[in-house]
Amino acid sequence: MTSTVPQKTATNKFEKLKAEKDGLAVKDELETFAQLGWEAMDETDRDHRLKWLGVFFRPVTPGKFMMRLRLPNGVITSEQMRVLGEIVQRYGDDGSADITTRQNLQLRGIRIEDLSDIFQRFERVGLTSIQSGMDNVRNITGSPVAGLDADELYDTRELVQQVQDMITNEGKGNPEFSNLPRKFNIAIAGCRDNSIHAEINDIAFIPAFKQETFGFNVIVGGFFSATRCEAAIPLNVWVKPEQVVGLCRGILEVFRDNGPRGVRQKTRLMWLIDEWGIEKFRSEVEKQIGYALELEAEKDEILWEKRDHLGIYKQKQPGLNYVGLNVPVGRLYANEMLELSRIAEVYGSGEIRLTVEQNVIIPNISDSRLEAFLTEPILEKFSVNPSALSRGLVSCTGSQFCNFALVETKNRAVELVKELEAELTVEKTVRIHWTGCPNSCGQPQVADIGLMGTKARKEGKTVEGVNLYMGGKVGKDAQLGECVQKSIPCEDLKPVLRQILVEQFGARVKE
Ligand code: SRM
Ligand code: SF4
Repeated sequence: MTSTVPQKTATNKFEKLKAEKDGLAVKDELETFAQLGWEAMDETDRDHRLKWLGVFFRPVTPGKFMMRLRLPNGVITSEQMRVLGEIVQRYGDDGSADITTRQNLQLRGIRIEDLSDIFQRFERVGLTSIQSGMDNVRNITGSPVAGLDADELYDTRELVQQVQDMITNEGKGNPEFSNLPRKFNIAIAGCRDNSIHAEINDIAFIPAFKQETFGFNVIVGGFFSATRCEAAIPLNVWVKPEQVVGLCRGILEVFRDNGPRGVRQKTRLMWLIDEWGIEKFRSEVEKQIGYALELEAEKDEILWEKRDHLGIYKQKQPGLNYVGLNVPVGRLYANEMLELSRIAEVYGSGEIRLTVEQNVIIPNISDSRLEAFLTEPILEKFSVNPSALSRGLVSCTGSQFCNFALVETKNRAVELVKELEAELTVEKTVRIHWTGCPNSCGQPQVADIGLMGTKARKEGKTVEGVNLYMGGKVGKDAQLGECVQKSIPCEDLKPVLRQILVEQFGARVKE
């Protein structure tokens, strides 16, 4: 299979490998890979092209692959969750899953010889992992309480699904968008609290009215990378919901055909916007979609502080509730996935939602079933009412599975919070985000306290350390936090955080 994309000069190794053979081509080679085994198969197919199917070779755990799904708007059915639980269950201790910072799931422990079977299972329950890695559009995020929240302005679910269907050819794979210059993130906000961090996406749609008509202001170019982090800037455009799919297509086509393909660190959408200026960028997008866009609405509707959706909330449907459960750093094991699936069926409507804070929401629990729901044993681990630090804890994968990582993150994050909570009384949620390296998958720049893995020196030795970020603000008037202290050895981090929590977040030292 070759991509339909006009090739600009291929000047980095990723451009070369894409030009040689489109990533989606490996879809037809799974049987061969299974026969050869991961050691003998072509390394470029294994390490790179399989990511077009959402399959990631892990140098840290060779032979045990990661699979990244696509769960538009973070919605998953209990049946789908059960299938995923069963898939990781067969790998014993190697099998687990992580809820990601894009409202999504990644499976661990996957063997190459099982891929064909796994894809067949996916198909039976309407799941796809297509084009979820490398130079493709990532999971598209939307309000996690879409369709449930009485105060929402727009139910984003269908729109997010339509955008995904356009990009992925309904999950079958789409060579039109399989060779972008770089990864690409899209988010659609439907509530007043910017629950999906619109500002850190390449394209984000933010609720805004023109007179009485609902639509979205559009911002573009937000991204984090190891060398540069930018909040998205206004495209100065307002669109109605029915224009969203077409505008995403137009922007993707402009990016695909004109985006820089040279130095890899300079290939995200913002670099094209820098080169052209936002006016030219908008006019090229207008040429591509074939009509002039309306200017943005004067104000948007992001008026609230961000909610985390943990706890029990009334839905707009009378007599029904949604309950947000705190999944520590998003890590799930097979039995827990099966349990979540069961409780969603027994008490709710068989639906589960995921949040960008790596937590779970079970919707549609009737008033009469709520009390019984709250006695379920799994809620002892996945708390409805977690402590103030656990509640705001987010962590990227870290060195357990990620070869970019400079430090271990998830276990350390949980342990440290436990220790701090044993010493301090903290009343208000503090959002602490861990990320294992400057790629910033754990989004330390949106946190109250962000911790980015680095190397530090202690007693003449190189040790695991963190750079400290502070001041990230989410929701209304969102802004990115900044690095305030560098290279703190992880061993010395607890007293630093303790002091910050006492001095800046009102924590009290326990007797
Ligand atoms: Fe990420 C690469 C994990 C969200 C910026 N990210 C990676 C890889 C694939 C690297 C690798 O091959 O090992 C990591 C896989 C590790 C593993 O085994 O899990 C990885 N990224 C993650 C996840 C799982 C973190 C998490 O624990 O939640 C998130 C998956 C989201 C999803 O469902 O698709 C994840 N990554 C993000 C985000 C946050 C977001 O999207 O809001 C960012 C910053 C935002 C952005 O992209 O602008 C992010 N990841 C990166 C980058 C830097 C991109 C750049 O432009 O330079 C890389 C490195 C790269 O692409 O070369 C990267
Ligand atoms: Fe891996 Fe770094 Fe991303 Fe963490 S931030 S998942 S360590 S690439």
